[in-house]
Amino acid sequence: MEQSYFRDVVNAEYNRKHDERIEYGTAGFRTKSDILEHVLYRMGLLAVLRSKAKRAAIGLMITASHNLEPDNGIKLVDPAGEMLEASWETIATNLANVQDNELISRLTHISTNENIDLLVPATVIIGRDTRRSSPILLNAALAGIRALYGNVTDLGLITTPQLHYVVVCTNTNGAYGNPTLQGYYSKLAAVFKSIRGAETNNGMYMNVLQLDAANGVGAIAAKEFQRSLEGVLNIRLFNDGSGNLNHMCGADYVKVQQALPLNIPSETNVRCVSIDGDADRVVYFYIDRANKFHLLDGDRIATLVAAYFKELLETSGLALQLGLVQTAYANGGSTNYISNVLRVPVACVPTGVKHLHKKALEFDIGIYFEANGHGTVIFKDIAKETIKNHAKNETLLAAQRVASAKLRDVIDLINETVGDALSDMLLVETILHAKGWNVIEWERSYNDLPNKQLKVRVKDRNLITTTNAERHCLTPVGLQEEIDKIVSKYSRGRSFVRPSGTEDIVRVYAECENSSDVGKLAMGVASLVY
Ligand code: 16G
Ligand code: ZN
Repeated sequence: MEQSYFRDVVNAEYNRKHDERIEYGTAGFRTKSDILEHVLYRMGLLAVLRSKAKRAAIGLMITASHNLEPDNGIKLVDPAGEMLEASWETIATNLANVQDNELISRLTHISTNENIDLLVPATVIIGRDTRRSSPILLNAALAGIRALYGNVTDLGLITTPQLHYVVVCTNTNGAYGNPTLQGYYSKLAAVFKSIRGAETNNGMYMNVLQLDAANGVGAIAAKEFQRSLEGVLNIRLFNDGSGNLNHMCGADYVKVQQALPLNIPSETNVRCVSIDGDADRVVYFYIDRANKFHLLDGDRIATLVAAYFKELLETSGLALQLGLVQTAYANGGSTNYISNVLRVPVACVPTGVKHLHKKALEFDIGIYFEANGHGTVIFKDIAKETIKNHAKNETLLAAQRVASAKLRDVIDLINETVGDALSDMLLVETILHAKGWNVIEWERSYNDLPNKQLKVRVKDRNLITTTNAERHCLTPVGLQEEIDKIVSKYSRGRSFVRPSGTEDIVRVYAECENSSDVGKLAMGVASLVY
């Protein structure tokens, strides 16, 4: 059966035209778009097999997120909205790299090894970002899916988190929401408006927001919210798709450069927000009276959300376990605040959403955020049930009832499937509104330590291996001791190096108390890895 089932997969149009080895990394396959066609074709084939193996719909997203226009990429989304299972990342890498004449035998091997019933129907839900190369790559993926007789739902231009959302809704028969883009927009907009109520402003909170959409697909989604939230939240949209994707704009640019993106007017103390090219990351920022740039990154969002949930849980009298997950990039100022002031348990895991998501599942309510702005909140089913029942309890005091109802409602504002820039933004706006805070009050909760990130090009980045959630180097032997020596010279100093999972470079992170020293610390550590 197997060999003959795969007989139509050889398609000269999608033969491998490049010999370069390619790997399914933290963010799927990602590289120059012109060498990806055969990879997309093969991932179309693999998505069908994955769908059959899981007996559920699979997502396929064509995007290179915050990378510049010439790059592109692809990642597969598993049925419950998670990243592709680790063992299938290896299968994907192997399939992407086999010679054309080995394609049939490799597919046969996968289907036998994974015990796949080829008669089971397959469904692949596809989305793509706005890159010029995306339509060509879409055709390649479609050709792969059709070669194995899979069903396709092509959602067109959508954000990565929208794809995750539709995959989950499809596989839960609508229990998580309506499996359409309209379902996504109306769910979020309706709950945002109902939580806010008639008072659109509150205390120091003003309902005006400047949004930098990185000239990416998030601009399309932002326009939908701009329309549906008109008068409730006034979104001024910049980098709305008319300029170059991620070029001097977007969440990654703003986070790493710690500078205003192109085109955003520099208005004193106005809340600004940047999302990335596929709208799964978000950071806030503003310019103060002295024209100084202030960044409120993923750590700030995480602490704001954690404090909000902690307060609601305490007021409502619910004893659910709240936890926060960060990575080594989290600013020491935020970790200190979470542990010592908020007293919320905090865990540190390696970079990459799959690690954060997995750890957050251990808590009743798990908040996870990378400093770069990728994150969300996830709830155990039992926690949701408990909150719902509690809100119905008629013996509660008025304050308890209000807090439990808020908790119950805010869950619907959150895209639990994956970090979602726009849903996170609506959550931040909801919390700031509830507290009556402007951006300055939000920033006041703790001070970030001055920090710097550098990229270092090396011959083989994989010579560097790390442990302890990437905070310590194992190899090359002796490197960690050298880093420790340099770091020890700086008050509240901390630094680590790790090989990037998305670029052929090593990343260096450094923070310390004095902003005038942080560059020197980062350069000192970087010089050790050249
Ligand atoms: C990917 C990851 C992101 C991580 C980044 C690190 C997902 C969906 N995305 O974009 O979480 O922060 O890679 O990149 O997991 P790096 O390894 O190049 O530093
Ligand atoms: Zn992204």
